[in-house]
This record gives sequence, structure tokens and C-alpha cells, in this order.
Amino acid sequence: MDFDIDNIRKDFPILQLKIRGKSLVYFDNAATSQKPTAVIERMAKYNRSENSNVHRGVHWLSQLATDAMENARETIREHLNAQSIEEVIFTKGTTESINLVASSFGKAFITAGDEIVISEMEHHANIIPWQILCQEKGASLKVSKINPDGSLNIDHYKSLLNSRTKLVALAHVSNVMGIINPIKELIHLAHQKQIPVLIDGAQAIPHTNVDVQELDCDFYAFSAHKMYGPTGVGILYGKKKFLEAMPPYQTGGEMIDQVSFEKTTFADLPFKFEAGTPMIASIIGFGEAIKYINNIGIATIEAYEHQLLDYGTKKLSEINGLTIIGTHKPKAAVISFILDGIHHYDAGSLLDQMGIAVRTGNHCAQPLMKYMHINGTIRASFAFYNTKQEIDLLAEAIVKAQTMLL
Ligand code: 7TS
Repeated sequence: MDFDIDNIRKDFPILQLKIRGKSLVYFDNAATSQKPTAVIERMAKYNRSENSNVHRGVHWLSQLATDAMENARETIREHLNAQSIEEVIFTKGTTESINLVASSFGKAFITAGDEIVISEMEHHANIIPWQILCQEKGASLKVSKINPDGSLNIDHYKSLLNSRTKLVALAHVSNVMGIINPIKELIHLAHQKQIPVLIDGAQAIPHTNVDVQELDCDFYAFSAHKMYGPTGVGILYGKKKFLEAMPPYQTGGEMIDQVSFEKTTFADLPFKFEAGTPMIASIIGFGEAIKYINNIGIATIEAYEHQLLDYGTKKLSEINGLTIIGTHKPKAAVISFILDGIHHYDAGSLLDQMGIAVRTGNHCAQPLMKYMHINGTIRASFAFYNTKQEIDLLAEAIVKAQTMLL
């Protein structure tokens, strides 16, 4: 494989850190990924020499900032293969993207007696906005079951789709288990009944190619910070026909056409959904992150991460008393596990002492924990800058933690 891991690691300054005297092993990429120098420098350059507000000024700097921001939108549009930039809306992140749809699509299309379908493996960000919307509108939240191996129960999912269903909202990839849902098929099943589908892509798009036209999803939500970009920015992709029919989510400057005290008319897409000054530096940094990914190639990233996943799964499976949660394939590069007789928090703290950053707890997926009859997991989530040697260190550290704690 044409993939120089040593050079790649040099692109990420934080990976050179020593934590308590040990080289950092960063396996918390599903929470947030690290940022390459190209992204850090691009944002610094903007703040140093391009900072200005966008879409407002006639002056030189304002044009520069506006062009840089709109170029980033175009880079992201191309990455998603969205039909037009009108369908690419900047938000704060996945959470805000989903809240935008719940609020705005909810106002336009949800009424008493309607149903919204989600699944048992969702992140809280793809549960609570729908739950609140249903409570407000007198609609019902229907939850598609999963199977013991963590896969979605497709027969149950199909049985939930009916004439009352007004929206389906599903994760592309489970943040806890890494399981990749067959979303193309799930979207097709919903579309057969004219039901629009929102995909929570937070854990998918850093690892795999996402083509919104090929998937035919109606909405796709994700965050920059999990794909080597900055925090504070994300995307809502939405089909134009829905976005045009939906009312603004927030109101104020930038999203208007004409304002008087009697009446306001709104700006065209995508600006109708972008009230106020956007997170300009972060958006520009996000564009740079996508360019960085594309320079390596998402297929190369996916293939390398799969090697890590296979290697990690084999290594960890060999450890006595370790159980992997969610074994169904295909998976993205995430391994969640529990250790017999050891609380996830104690294991995580000991791993931290050994310089290894993992995440422990319920991962904002309490209903999934309940289904699995566990109160949390230890989660190692990989990125393309991780190595098999780091996985060896993790395996050794787990065994060491077991001897200390049991
Ligand atoms: N949806 C999924 C599937 C996620 O994994 C996350 C964040 C979100 C939505 C929310 O993303 P945000 O950027 O708006 O916060 N997941 C995690 C995680 O697994 N550990 O920390 C954050």
C-alpha cells in the first residue's frame, strides 16, 4: 500500500507528545480526531492575515474571507457529491444539524399522530431531538430493534414503516460498536413508502466515501472535528426540495432578504439556515481537512484502517476475560469491549497511566447499554495515523491492568 505512516504521523504535531513520560497512544478518535499541521496553519493564516466578516463588506479583506469560506463549502460539496452548494449548510456540528432538522422539518411536516423511526443504537444526539419533537407535536417515536451482535434488526425496521411514518433517522455507523448499517438498503426501504431519511454520519464520513446522491439520503449530518478538522463546525446536507419547504431554524443577520417591522423575507439557500456570523476560521480549516483527506485518498484511509481493525480485533480477542461488544461486520475502525470483573472506568484510568487514551462509559448511547445489559464499555477508536505497534501496546496494557485490578 502506498501509505507512508511515518510521514503521516509527522503531519500531526500532537502525536509527538509525551504523556507522563510515555509516547501518546491516541485511541479516542471517535470522540474527536487530531488535527494536521495543514489545518492548524490554515486557521492561523486566516486569523493572522485574512480575518474579516463574510458576506457583508465590500472591502478587500471581507472579500478574501468570503471567498475562502465559500471555497471551503465547494470543497465539502464536492466531497459529498451534493448536487449544489445550496444543499450544504454550515452548523456547529452533528448535534446542531440534527436539531435543525427536528425543529424546522418538525414545524413544517410533523403533526399529531405521526411517527418518527430511529434505532436502538443511536447516539443521544439522534434520539433526544426526535423525542422532544414527538412530545411537542403529539407524535410517536418508534425504535427499531437491534440484534445481539449489534446489527440492526431489518425485519423489525421494515415493520415500523407505515403511512404514519414521517421521517426515519439512523446512524450510518454506531459510535459505540463501529458497526456500519446498510443505509443504502434502509433508505430504499423507507423511500418505497415515500418516507424521507436523515442519516447521522458523524462516525462514518471520517472513514469511508460518502456520496449523498448515490445513497439518496434526504439529510446527512456530520462534524468536522471527527474528520481532522476543527471543533465548532459541521454540516447539514439536505435535499433542496426539503430545505426549500422548511422554515428557518434561527433568525437574525445573514439569513434575510428584506426586513421591515411588518415582515421579513428570507435569503436563498444555504444562507436561510445560517443566521449570524459563522465560525469562519473553523469553516476554512474544515475545507483544508477535507483536502488533506483527499490527498491521502479516502479509499487508502479505509483500507489501512481496516488492517488496524482486523489486527486489533484479533489481538484483543486473544485476551482472557475480554468481550467485544458488537461483533457484526462490516465495521469501521472502532472496538468497544468489557473486561470481566473490572469497571470500565478503572481500566480506562490505568490505561491512561500507561499513556493510552481510550474512552470509557456509555458513549452517549444509554439505550444501547441497556439493551446490551452493561453500564459502559472501554472504546478504542482508530484513525489512519495509528499503528499496529500502538495496538500491541494497548493489548499489553490491558493485560497489565487485569493483573493489577483482579
Ligand atoms: N452522532 C454520533 C453517531 C456521534 O458519534 C456523535 C459524537 C454525535 C452524533 C454528536 O457529535 P457532535 O460533534 O455534535 O458532538 N460522538 C462522540 C463519541 O462517541 N464520543 O464523544 C463524542
